[in-house]
Order: sequence, then structure tokens, then C-alpha cells
Amino acid sequence: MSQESEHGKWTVSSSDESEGEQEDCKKPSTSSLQRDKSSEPRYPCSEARKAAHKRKSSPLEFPDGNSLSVVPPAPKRPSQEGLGWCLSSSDEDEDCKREVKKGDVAAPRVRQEEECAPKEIANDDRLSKNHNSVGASSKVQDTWDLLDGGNPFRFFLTKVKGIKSEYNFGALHIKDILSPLFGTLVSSAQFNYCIDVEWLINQYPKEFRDKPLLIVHGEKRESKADLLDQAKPYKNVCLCQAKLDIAFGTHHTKMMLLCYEEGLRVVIHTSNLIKEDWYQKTQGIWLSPLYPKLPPGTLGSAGESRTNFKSDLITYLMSYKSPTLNEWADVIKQHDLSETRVYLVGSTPGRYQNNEKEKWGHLRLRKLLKDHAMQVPDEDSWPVVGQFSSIGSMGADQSKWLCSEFRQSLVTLGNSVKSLTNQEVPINLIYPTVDNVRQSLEGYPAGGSLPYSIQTAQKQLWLHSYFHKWSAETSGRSHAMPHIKTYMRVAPDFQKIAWFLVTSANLSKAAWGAFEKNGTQLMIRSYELGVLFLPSEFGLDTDYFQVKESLLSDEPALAFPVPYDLPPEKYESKDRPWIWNIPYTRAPDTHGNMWVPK
Ligand code: JTA
Repeated sequence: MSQESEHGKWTVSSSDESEGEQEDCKKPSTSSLQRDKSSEPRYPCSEARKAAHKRKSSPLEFPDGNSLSVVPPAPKRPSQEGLGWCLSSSDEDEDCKREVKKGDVAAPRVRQEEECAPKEIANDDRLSKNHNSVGASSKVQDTWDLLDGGNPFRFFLTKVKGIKSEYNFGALHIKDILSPLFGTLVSSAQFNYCIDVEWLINQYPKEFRDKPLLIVHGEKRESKADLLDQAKPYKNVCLCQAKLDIAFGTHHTKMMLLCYEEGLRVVIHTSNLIKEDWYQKTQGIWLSPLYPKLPPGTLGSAGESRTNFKSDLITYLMSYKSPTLNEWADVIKQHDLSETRVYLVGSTPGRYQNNEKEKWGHLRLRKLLKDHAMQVPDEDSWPVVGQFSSIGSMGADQSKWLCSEFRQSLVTLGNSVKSLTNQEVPINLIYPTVDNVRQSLEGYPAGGSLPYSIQTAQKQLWLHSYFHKWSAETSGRSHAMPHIKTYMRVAPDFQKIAWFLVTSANLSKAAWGAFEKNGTQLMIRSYELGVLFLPSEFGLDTDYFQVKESLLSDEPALAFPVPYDLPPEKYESKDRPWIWNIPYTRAPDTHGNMWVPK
């Protein structure tokens, strides 16, 4: 049946609601390349995101003119700035409002090579006094309570515009993270995939906008030139290109290193440094404690945590083999990271053998689960849950990777002798359906960040039988599409978890690694980073976390806030996984539009 006979005639509508280019942020272009495609974002990005951008600037209206009214339509011109940067429970809080004016960047300073390097801080009395005096104001007390009292896991979601304010309780916008309440910034490093430099600079408080900022990225060739052009107006910004020597590798790692007068903070998260990733998506954030500076002359090996986080983070940074990141590794060495309760799980491109095999990817997770997770009774009936926003090519059937090396890693719990007979362990994979995306706050353009392609999907129809819908009534985020990636081991009653990982790593061999040479070598294409939560590090006398059932309940303080509903709900027969590069014209999204990529 043609679209015309089914739905009447529709046309391509023009719209001035284009979101990407904020007029008030425009800078004189220094680009030698033509940036005349007004429907394309100013930052380098994928075809999928370009499609979303294009469909937002020239929507294809669904013919009957009615939007799907599952959720209230989002405001037409959302003001991200209005989210403010204080830790408010309400996104309407006017007191928190922070004006960001155009060209609001402090006077550029003379560019010096040293500005690429992390700035050193005097370790004097004044600083510790400053730090102590921070506790005085009640606003900061709230910050303290939220960061340390109320949230022992230090695991947060991003604020979502357009949901009830109670669901944003304890959620963070990027401006919250960069706020002076978290520390007096001296210099910072931002590791990420997709970066809008101008937007990023404007997320920093005015007084920090001219502090040295290092951007670690993986762009090459034209998109690298575009990023350099973007950064050119900001004399304090330096770029570091991560080497990507293996084909199809990507720099997915999302991390902030925030060097303060008062110490250092590490933030490991899942959001790109673009407006849309901090607007109406479900994203995860782990905030480190404020790490105090060690006394001068202390060995770099001091200030280690039970989880070996300090050494592992330094090893991760050194894997880039970049002089600038080696200097950041030295800054880490000078701080006390002993309060860290999470384990670092990273991937870095390479082919690893022998004593290097367990350093990265799924074998790193396997090793941590072997050494630090506890066996549970009847463990074969504890499912593995994987939740992600993109999917790589996994071969002709489940035996090629998913249910062999990958599952073998995720089912490991202690030195279990049963771990080689774990073929019964169920795998629940959570990935949005077409209807999830259609009914989301963003509508179909949310699918621009769910880049599962038809070319990949049609080669692995077997995979879709593992799929479960995105549902997050508990966290109020059913309509905020996931860009978070999580993996966990959950009890048969779905009320306990043995461990929880939040990471940049999607379900792909490029991210997690795949065996080569008969399993003697693990080959990893991409940079990824995440943190693993294990009950043993949180002073629990159980071998599992209780799953937190609701946001505002007085459950055990150490119940874990899993950010989606359990048990996961299987795809029904009508459900299809979201695939970005095919059209959806049979039903309108929440903005009354259809999806016709290209
Ligand atoms: C759309 C993407 C990331 C990441 C990486 C993406 C692609 C399309 C969104 C994204 N890649 N892609 O690291 O967060 O096709 O590569 O959000």
C-alpha cells in the first residue's frame, strides 16, 4: 500500500526550528573548508547523527497532522542553558538559571605549549583551608549530601528536560559537574567521541572558560581539520589525537579529568560533548570523590585504592603513548585516589597476548570477576544483562562470539569450576524497539544516536531473539532513549545483582575485543572506558547488591539504582529493533514526524 493511499498526501515541510546551529553562539568562521551545509551540525559526526540533524531541521510531517500524544511534546525551543548548574532537584529552578551569552569566553591568552599540560598547583595551607571552608555554605552542604551521603555509588544519570522534576532528583547536567561547587578549576581534560567545542566551552562557568582544556579525540583527516577549526578561537584549548592504528577503531572513551585548586576529580560517563546528549537521553555518570593532593615528594605509587584504580587509570592514560597524557598521568600520581571503590574496565586498541591478555576488554572484566566477585547459589540461573545503544557485527550465529568468549567472561564469578559449563546462563539484551524511539521525548531523531544499520542487522537476525525493550518507569526515563551502556549479573528474581558495569562499550567485538590465533590473542579496535561496582568494595556482607526498587524510598542505602526496569521485557512479535538507516513512515513520532533517512 502506498503512503499516499494509506495516509493521504504528505510533503517535506520546512521549519525554522532547527536546533543545531544556535545563532547566538556563532563565531566568525576560521575554517578553510566550506561549512555551507546548513542542515549539518558544526561538529564532525556520523551519518546517523547527520540524518537526525537533517530530519530535525526539515521534518517530514506525518500526514494527519497530529503528533503522537504518548508524552507531552517537548518545548519547541528548549533552553539547555536554563538547566543551570547548581544541584537543584527542579529543572525550572530560576535561582539556578545561568545566562550564557554569546561570545562569552574570557580574553584569550598567549598560546604557549605548556598550556597543553596540566597546570601544577601549590600544595599550601591556603588550599586546604579553602577546601575545609567549603563545607560552610548550606548549598555546598547539599552538594556534599548528594555526592557522599545519599549516593554511596556515586553513580548518576543525566538530567532530562520534559520529565517530572522528581525524576531529575539526584541527576546531573554537565554544568553541574563543571560547577565551582565541585572545585576551583585549574585545568581539565575531556576525553570523548563527538565534540562541539563552542558548546563545551559554554558549559564551563565563565570564570573557568579560559583555563587550559585538553580535548582527547579520535578524529582523522577532514573531521580532524574541522575539530581544529572549531577549537581555533580558544587559545586555551589543545587537542590530542588518540592513535587508532587498527581499522574501524573509534575513540569512544568519555572521561573528564578535573584538576582543582583543592585536588583532582575523575568523571567517567557516556555522553558526547554535544547539546543533544545532555538533553533528553538516559546517560550514566560516575563521579570520583575529590582526590586530595599528596604531600610533595610522595611516591607516585602512594594513594592507591583497594581496587588498584590509580595504577589502572595511569596505565590506561599511558596506553595512548602521548606526551601530554603522560603529564596527566603524573598529575594523577600526585593525588590520593585511595577512597575509590570502583574498578576501572578499559579497552585500548591493540593485539594482546600472554601477560597483557587480561589488561583490557572482556578479558579484563573476566579477570576482575574471577578475582573479586563471589559465587552465588544456583549461579547458572542468574542471567547476564547487557544494555547498549549500538551493535556491531557478531557473526553468523551465537557461537561465533556472543555465547562463546563474551558470555564466558560475563558469567565468571570467582574461581568457579562450573564456569566452563555455563551454557545455560540466560542472556538478556536491552536495545530500543522502533516504538520505543517513536514514542520517545526526542521522537525518531533519537534514533540518530542508535546507529544499528540495516546492513549489520540483516546478517544477524539470530541476535534479535535475545532482545528486550527499553523500559524505565522506575527512573522516569522510559521516554529518554538510552545512550548509557550497562552490563550486570542479576538474580533469577531480578532483585539482586552480583555486579554492575557502566561503560562506553557497546555490544561489539571492536569495543570488547575478539580472540585471534586460536584464543591466544585478544584484538581490540577501540578505546572504551567504564567502572565496575562490586559488593565487596561497599562494605556489604552479602555477595550481591539489592536492586533499588524506587527512587525515593527508604530501602537499604546500599541498594543499587539500576536505571531501567527489571525484569527486562522481551520484544513482542510486532517489535523490531531500531535500525537507523531505513524509513519509518507508518506512524508519527511524538513531534508528528516520520523518519526518512537520506
Ligand atoms: C551515532 C554515535 C559514541 C558514539 C559513537 C556513533 C555513531 C552514530 C552516534 C555515538 N558513534 N556512529 O561514542 O557515543 O555511527 O559511529 O553516540
